[in-house]
Amino acid sequence: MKKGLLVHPDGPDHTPWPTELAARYRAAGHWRGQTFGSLLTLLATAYPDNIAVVGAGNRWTYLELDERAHRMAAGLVELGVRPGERVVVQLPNVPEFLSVVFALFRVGAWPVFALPAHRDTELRHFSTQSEAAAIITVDRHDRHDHAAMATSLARALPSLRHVLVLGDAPEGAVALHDVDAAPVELPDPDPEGVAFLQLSGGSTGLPKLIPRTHDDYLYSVRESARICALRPDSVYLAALPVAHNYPLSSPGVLGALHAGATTVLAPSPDADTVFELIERERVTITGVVPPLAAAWAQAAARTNRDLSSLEVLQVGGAKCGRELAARIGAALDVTVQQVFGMAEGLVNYTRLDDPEEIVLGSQGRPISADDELRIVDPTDPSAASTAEVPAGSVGALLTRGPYTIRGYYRAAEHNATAFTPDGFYRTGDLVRRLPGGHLEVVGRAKEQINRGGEKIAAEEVENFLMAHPGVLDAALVALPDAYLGERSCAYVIPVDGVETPTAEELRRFVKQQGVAAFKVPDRVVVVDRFPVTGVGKTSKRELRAALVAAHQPNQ
Ligand code: OOB
Repeated sequence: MKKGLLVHPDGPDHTPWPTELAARYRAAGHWRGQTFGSLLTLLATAYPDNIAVVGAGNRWTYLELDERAHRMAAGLVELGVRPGERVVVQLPNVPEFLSVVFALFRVGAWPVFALPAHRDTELRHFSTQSEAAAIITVDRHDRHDHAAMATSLARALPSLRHVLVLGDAPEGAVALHDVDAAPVELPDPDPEGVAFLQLSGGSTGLPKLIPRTHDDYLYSVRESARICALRPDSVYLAALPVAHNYPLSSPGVLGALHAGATTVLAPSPDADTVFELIERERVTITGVVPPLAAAWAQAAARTNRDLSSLEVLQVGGAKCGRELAARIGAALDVTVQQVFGMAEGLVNYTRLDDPEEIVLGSQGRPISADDELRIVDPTDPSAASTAEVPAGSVGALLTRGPYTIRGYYRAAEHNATAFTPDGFYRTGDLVRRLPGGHLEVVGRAKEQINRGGEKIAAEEVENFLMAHPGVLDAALVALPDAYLGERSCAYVIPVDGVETPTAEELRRFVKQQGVAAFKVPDRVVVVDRFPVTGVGKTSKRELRAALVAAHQPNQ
């Protein structure tokens, strides 16, 4: 740790790369000692009048975005926000997302990227875990009162000194537009230090925070923009919630900015909204999750919007099968690009000139020649990162490299199992490596459900269910689904002697705990007992098999 900072009892904020590797990444030109704040200054000089961002009725040039970020940074400093402090940011797809995060980058405070779908329980967890000093949110979004949620959280958590609200600020909050002061010179933060905290999809109890540095993230952004052939005249449309790693940086809005291109922020990903924006703004590239790709492919057949500007449609976040990949390419007359990434780091892309067979049948290959990948025996949890399965076989993917974290934020205990002793991150994904180095994702070894790209940690939802007095035990498993890829199904054992709760009651109970709606189990099945494995653990494999069998036609 630099500058004599005390290590938190739960573990360090940031686990740096070993000295020799860091030196190698610098020498290779991956890490260039640049911060996001200084990048925006350069961009505003290089492309002052290009449109940087379009959204919510606004069109800001690079110069305008730069000035807004400078003024807001000064306003944040005036409020008392200091370098290294954490600030939870929960904003929908609006241009202020960019002025806020670049202002925080300039102050050296760390945004913690919450999603608009997160509710009280998740925000409380991120704020507590990071001892956040402030929360920046919107008044209302999707019929939810975010301002009320944030102010009541701040009343309960002493560390949360400020609530800043875009729109109408209630009592106890400051209007974001008032966070505005004459620009001041601020010291540039350490480029090898943490820039922000991203959220992990999680597989254990509570979501972990992911510390990403300026140097490592900028490297992935720069290379992503190059791989996706972004130019100053490209137009990137963010259809997914922009705080997520995929629309943020793969290449996402940051990749678009890096190229001097325009980002269009879609308020909703539905085909009507998005097609209108594609036509109006002459969008050239966008990224979606597989269910959205399927919905857009269907809608494209009936639309009279002109979608001819669209060149590249990225699909990722969850597995996109061969049929769907072929269908969307044809329906939208675009180059399909598969993206297999993770907020922890590693991102794989099919390249724009890859042969069709690779685009349809793989999830891409890594960004960097310095991404180290190991594919190991998935049945051996202690598998050494050197014992690889034979070439072409399926195994569990481990990775380390110039933009993959070495440890979660303040999570020493979890880090001991999430990483190998030599620093490889255990992705929990089951993959096969094709001869050219592309990966095919064939499954998952982690306790996570991927609901159309939205990740659900089984244990987190099991804990919500077990808080009910009528529930003795709960097991959440994935139910294969033609549209979303997977839905969630909760198996529940009721407590003897009290009234058995109904499925509807349990779903309501989970929701009432203030959690993102996508975590509420799609189905709840009450059973007497769980099947067990040889050592007596709940056999989720058998539960999944029972579920699949129950959903076979004619049975
Ligand atoms: C992206 O990031 P996360 O952190 O929400 O989720 C990561 C996990 C991966 O470990 C994998 O299990 C799954 O999501 N995943 C895919 C996939 N892309 C992600 N599984 C199969 N096929 C794919 N194409 O989801 C993310 C981050 C950056 C770029 C793209 C996606």
